[in-house]
Amino acid sequence: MSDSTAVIYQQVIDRLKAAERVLAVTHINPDGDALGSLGFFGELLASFGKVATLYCAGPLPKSLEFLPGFSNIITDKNSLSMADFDLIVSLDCGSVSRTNLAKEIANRSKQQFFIEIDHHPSLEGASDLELRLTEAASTTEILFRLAAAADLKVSPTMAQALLTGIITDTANFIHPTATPDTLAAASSILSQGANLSRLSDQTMRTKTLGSLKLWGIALSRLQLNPRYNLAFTVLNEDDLKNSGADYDSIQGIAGFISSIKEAAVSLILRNENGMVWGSLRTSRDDIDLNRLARALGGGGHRRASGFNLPGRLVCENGHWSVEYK
Ligand SMILES: [Mn+2]
Repeated sequence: MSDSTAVIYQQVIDRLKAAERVLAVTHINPDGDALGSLGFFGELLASFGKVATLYCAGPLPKSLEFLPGFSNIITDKNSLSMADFDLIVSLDCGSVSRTNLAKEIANRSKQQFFIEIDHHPSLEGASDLELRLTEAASTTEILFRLAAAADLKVSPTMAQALLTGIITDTANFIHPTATPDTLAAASSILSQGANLSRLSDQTMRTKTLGSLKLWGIALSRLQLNPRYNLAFTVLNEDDLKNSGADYDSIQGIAGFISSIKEAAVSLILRNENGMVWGSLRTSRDDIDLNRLARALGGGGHRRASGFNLPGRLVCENGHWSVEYK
């Protein structure tokens, strides 16, 4: 850890210890890293003798209900009284807009301090203090280092939450974001009591009949666009409704489709609530999908990004296009 990073860890720890009422928030459509970070953070605050309010805009994927704090997460922002908090911490959000509290955070009072802990590239510099490590494979990898810097004892439950973020964000250590430091962190986390084989079961054996049928629909519509070296597929609103599949399943399909050999980039487009949502994936080093997604008003990582646009997908004679609003 560089000296400047060590200083930031200490500043974050000091702020957490000094705060009286803490709100922790993670991003909409949460994944294992988002809810692993949120659950771990709740336990971290508890070990400082504080209760953190945990917020994530619903719905939450039921497959992650084994994580600590899951049942305490507030999903309806009307139940939050923002004025109560003197510290707001966003975890793994990429952009403040993904907290679903962008307005509330922008309009915070002078007494309310805002910290971002994240491994996504910075978009806005919206916070008062930023613990941002883009080389970390997951936000939980950063939280692991934060706990070490605070000399904190990590319980097996906390360790399981940390490992969840690492293995879901690296697809079980196969993404190039899993560095030697990530593996070293995971090794320490295992010594702290995390159980990798149980976690693999909890995070991989989660597909329902409906979600596998949705995979089938997505795969049956898979097409190649040779001009852009792109493999893409589409899911319309009815497909999603009929399958009962959640956002997690769609991310799973996006990951699976990206294993295609014939294309450099994969894309799933889906219709939902009057918007067209896109999930982009690549395994190529020379392609930066974060730039592409940002040009479309979204964001994410170089290899995995997303965006949404007002409009809908229409199919004519087997040819799909986006009708913009
Ligand atoms: Mn993450």
